[in-house]
Amino acid sequence: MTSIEDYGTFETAWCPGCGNFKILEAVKKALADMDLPPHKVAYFSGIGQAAKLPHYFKCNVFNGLHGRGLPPAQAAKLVNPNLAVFCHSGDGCNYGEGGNHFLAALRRNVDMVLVAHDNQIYGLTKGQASPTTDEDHVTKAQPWGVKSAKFRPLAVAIALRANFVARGFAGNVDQLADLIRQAHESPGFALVDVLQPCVTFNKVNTFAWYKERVYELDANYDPTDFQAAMEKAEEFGDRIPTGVIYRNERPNFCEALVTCGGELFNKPADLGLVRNVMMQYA
Ligand SMILES: Cc1ncc(C[n+]2csc(CCOP(=O)(O)OP(=O)(O)O)c2C)c(N)n1
Ligand code: SF4
Repeated sequence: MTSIEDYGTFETAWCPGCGNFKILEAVKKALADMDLPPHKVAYFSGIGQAAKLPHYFKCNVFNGLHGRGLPPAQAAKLVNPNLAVFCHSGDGCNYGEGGNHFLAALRRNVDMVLVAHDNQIYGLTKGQASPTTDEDHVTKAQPWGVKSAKFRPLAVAIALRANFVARGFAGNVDQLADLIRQAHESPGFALVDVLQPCVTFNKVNTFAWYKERVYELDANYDPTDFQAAMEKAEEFGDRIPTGVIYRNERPNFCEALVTCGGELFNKPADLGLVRNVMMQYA
C-alpha cells in the first residue's frame, strides 16, 4: 500500500505561503490515494517555480527546457504505457513558451495528465505578465497594464475536444487531489488547470480573492455537454467554477499505436539496424 511518506519530504525554494505547496500536497495525496508507488510514476516539467514541483518528491523525473515538458512526457507514455505520466508547469510554460506543444498534445491525445499551475504571472522571472494575466493588470514590466487578450486554456482545450478538462484551486487540497485522480483515470490527454496564488508577484489573484469567488460544480452539472462546458470555462469573474468541466471520448493515441507495432518498452533492440541508420547521417 503506497503512502504519502513514500514520496519523501524535500527542502523547497518556494516563497512561504506560495500556492505550489498546496498543489504538492494534493499531488502526493492523489498518488497515495491511487496506490501508485514512486517507481511506476514519471513526472515531466519545463522551467519555472511550478516546474520545480517534481524536484520535491521521489519518483522518475525529467526536467526539460521552458515549455518543453509535454513532448518527452508523451514519448515516455508511448514507449512504456505502464507508467503513470504527469507533466507539471506554470501558465507561462504551458500556454506561452510551450503553447504549440499544448495544442499538439490536445490534438494527439496521449494518455497522460497535464497540471498547469495557473498563477497568472511569470513567477520565477519576477512577475512579468503571462498569457493568462488579466487584461489591464499592471506589472513592473507592463506599467500601463496588459494589452494582449487573455489566453483561455480551458476554452481552447474544450474547443479541441480534449477528453478531460478540469479546474482546481490550490486552496482546496482534497478536491484537487480528487481531480488529479480522475484526470489520471480518464483515458487520453487530461488537463487540470489549477488556480495557484503567487503571494509575491500577483497581488490581485490572492488566496482571499479566490476564496470569495470559487465554487464547486454540483452533481447536476453534465460535463459531456459541450455548450455548458464552454460557458463554465468562460466563467471567470465574481464566480469561478471548479471541478470537472468537460469530458469527451476521443480515441487515445496509445491505442492507435498498438496497431503500428505497439509499445517499445521491453522490446529487444536491433542494434545493427540502429547503426545502419546512424551511418546514413554520419
Ligand atoms: C525559451 C525561454 N524563454 C524564457 C525563459 C526565461 N524564463 C524562465 S522561467 C520564466 C517564467 C516562468 O513562468 P511560469 O511558466 O508562469 O511559471 P511560474 O514561475 O510562474 O511557476 C521565464 C520567462 C526561458 N528559460 N526559456
Ligand atoms: S514567486 Fe510566486 S510562484 Fe514563485 S515561489 Fe514565490 S509565491 Fe510561488
